[in-house]
Amino acid sequence: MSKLKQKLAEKIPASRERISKLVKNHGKVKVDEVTIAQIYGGMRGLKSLSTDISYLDPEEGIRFRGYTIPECLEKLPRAEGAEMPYVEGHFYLLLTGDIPTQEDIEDVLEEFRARRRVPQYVFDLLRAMPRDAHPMSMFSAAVVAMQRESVFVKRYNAGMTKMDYWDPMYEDAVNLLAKLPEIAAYIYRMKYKGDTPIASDPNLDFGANFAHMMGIDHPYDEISRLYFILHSDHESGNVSAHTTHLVATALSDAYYSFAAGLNGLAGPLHGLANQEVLRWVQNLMSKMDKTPTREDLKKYVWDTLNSGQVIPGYGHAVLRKTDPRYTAQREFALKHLPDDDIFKVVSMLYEVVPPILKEHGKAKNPWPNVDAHSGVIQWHYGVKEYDFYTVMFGVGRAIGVLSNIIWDRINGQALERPKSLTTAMLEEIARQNS
Ligand code: CMX
Repeated sequence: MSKLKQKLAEKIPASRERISKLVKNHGKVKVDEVTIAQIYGGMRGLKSLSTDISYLDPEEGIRFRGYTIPECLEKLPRAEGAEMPYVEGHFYLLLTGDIPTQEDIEDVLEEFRARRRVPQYVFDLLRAMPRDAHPMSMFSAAVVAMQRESVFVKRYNAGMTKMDYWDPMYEDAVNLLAKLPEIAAYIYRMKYKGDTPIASDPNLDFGANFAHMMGIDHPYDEISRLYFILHSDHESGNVSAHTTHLVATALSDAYYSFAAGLNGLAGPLHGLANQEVLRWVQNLMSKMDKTPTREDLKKYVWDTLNSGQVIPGYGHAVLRKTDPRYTAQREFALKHLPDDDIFKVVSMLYEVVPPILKEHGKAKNPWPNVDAHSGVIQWHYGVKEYDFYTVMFGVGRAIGVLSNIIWDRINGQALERPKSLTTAMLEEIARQNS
């Protein structure tokens, strides 16, 4: 058993006992009530899920295992001379709740290296797909194709007890996670760079190897690490995390579950928003022969709203302040690309959009989310193919959602199956309560 798996195994009895006590002694305690507006409004705010991997405070933003983003960036181990921490260390934190030591990191790096090789049939499958297929459909197809590798399925079919479900889920999750950077970079180089994939370098860590396989020099390795860490998790109610969790509750394996989550991530209100932001900004810039002024931006924002569209990269279902994931990327950009023209526009939008959204009066949160900043940094380093941005979001998101479904298995998460009512039934409930 690897040291990471051993560490996880040590945490299991206490967690199981804690949850079983909670359910046994307080199972009837009410946490929330559901309103008719919530049923029709996408269950917004309904407290009905549990995860210890991360918590999203509306005013403060995300905490990973209790640590804010600046705390994670400061405390997690990094390679000598590197600006950003190891992605592998962040996975260790999300999975175990502990900050890894330098020695722990060496083991995790080794564990990822050992599981990294992507089966040839995945590349064959990608090559057989139409070259104009969306990279997210390629990414999702590659993940689901590897389902035949599932250790969980083999062990389940051979017969195992529920208490052991977490073990093969761990195997599947780490096997899958370790392969994602190569699959993503392969799709990129095949589709957009004249079919010139670059071989994985076994000596590099998750983020640096991705940058290497993308064919982009330093500091792209730093932004890759940062990007994957920032996108890893946003508690469990967002579409990609919730879908992955939901599908896993049917005892579907990590491949099926994560592919389903990726399909949700591909929606324009979720992970696809990062490509929408850049498209929207560049659409404005292409119409002008100069850098847009504040007044130009104000007009553009109002024109977008008045035509019934949303301002991409702004607003959030839970957050009520500037997304700290936006701030972390902004700090990186201020240091590495302060003179980039698109960054200047993105910065100006940060001042222009919130007051307009407040005046417009619809969005509950007028502040930027993570997607408002991702595209500009990618573009700066030469990743100019918008469609690919969500694939990178997906690589990062895997770190959180796969940790989460390992814990679902540990804690014996039940099949998720909420009850639905007909419109007539809800009308009757409304009549009785009015
Ligand atoms: N521009 C214009 N209108 C907006 C808006 C924005 N950026 N954000 C919200 N609104 C509108 C909504 O469309 C909604 O209008 P209707 O009542 O006509 O349907 C109203 O304000 C209330 O919405 P809300 O409760 O504030 O926000 P939701 O929880 O419904 O939706 C989100 C959240 C992110 C989908 C929404 O803010 C949005 O569409 N933003 C732009 C797209 C985006 O940036 N998505 C990325 C989110 C991050 C992620 O999950 O990856």
